[in-house]
Amino acid sequence: MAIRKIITPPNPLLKKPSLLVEEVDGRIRALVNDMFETMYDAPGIGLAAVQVGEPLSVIVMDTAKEDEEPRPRALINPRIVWAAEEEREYEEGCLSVPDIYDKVVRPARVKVRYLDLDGQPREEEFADMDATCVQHEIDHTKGILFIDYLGRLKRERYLKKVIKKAKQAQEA
Ligand code: K2U
Ligand code: ZN
Repeated sequence: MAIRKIITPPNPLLKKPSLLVEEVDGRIRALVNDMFETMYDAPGIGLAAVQVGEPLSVIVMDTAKEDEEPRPRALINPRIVWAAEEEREYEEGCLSVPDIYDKVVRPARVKVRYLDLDGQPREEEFADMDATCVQHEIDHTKGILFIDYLGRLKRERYLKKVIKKAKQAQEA
C-alpha cells in the first residue's frame, strides 16, 4: 500500500475522461488499496483514480463520520442510471482543488451501476452525503471538477489561486 500524490490543476489529466476498466484484476485492487490509504491520509471522504494520476474509471468513498464504523466503498466503472428530481445543495471541496469550498446543487438521490472488487455488476441507490460524494467522484471520471458548476469568473479566480499555490510549492 502507498500514499500517492494527489494531482491538482494545471495537470491536464483532471479534465480528461477516464478509461473504463476491462478486467478487475490484482492491479486494480492494488490501486484501490492505494486510493483508500491516500484518501484517509488526506483526509477525505472520496477519491477518484485520476486524482492520483491514474485515468481509470475507479472511485473510492467512505462517508462514515468519526464516531461511526468506517464504510469503505470501491466502485469500478460507475455510472448514474437514475437521478431524483429533488435537489440538494452542499458546500463542496475537492482534494485536487485545495482550500476552495463552494456551494453545488445536485440531485438528492441517484442510482449507480458499477462493478465491485470481484468484478460483479451491482446497482445501488445513494442519498444525502453519499449521493453528493458519489456524484462528485463520478464527475472526476468524466473530467469534471465541482468548480465547473460555478460561474466562469469564480472558476477562473479559483483556478488561478490553485495554480499559483502549486507553482509556489514546486519552487519551494
Ligand atoms: O474527490 C475529492 O476530491 C474528495 C472530496 C469528496 C467530496 C467533495 C464534496 C462533497 C462530498 C465529497 C472531498 O475533498 S473529501 C473532503 C471533504 C469532506 C467532507 C465534505 C467536503 C469535503
Ligand atoms: Zn474532488
